[in-house]
Amino acid sequence: MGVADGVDFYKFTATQPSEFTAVISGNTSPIRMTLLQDKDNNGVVDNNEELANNGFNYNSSVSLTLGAGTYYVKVATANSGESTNYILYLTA
Ligand SMILES: [Ca+2]
Repeated sequence: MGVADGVDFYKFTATQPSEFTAVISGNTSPIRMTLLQDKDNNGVVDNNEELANNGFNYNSSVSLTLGAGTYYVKVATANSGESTNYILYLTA
């Protein structure tokens, strides 16, 4: 799934509380995955809305137990102009 060219966002909805895992692989440049929730529904990622991240890494994952709601996974390369292929797996 996808080519990170700066920043990509993926939206998903949990219909019931579940253990969520995002796994990224195949990237040739470090990627930072961030799990987000737009708690105040303003369409903007605010400071307190980052739930978890994997730092800048290769072949890594983020896991968290989530309640029902809408969440986002942000996929970003270390430098804004940098791009890399990657595969993102989302399970809940
Ligand atoms: Ca917000």
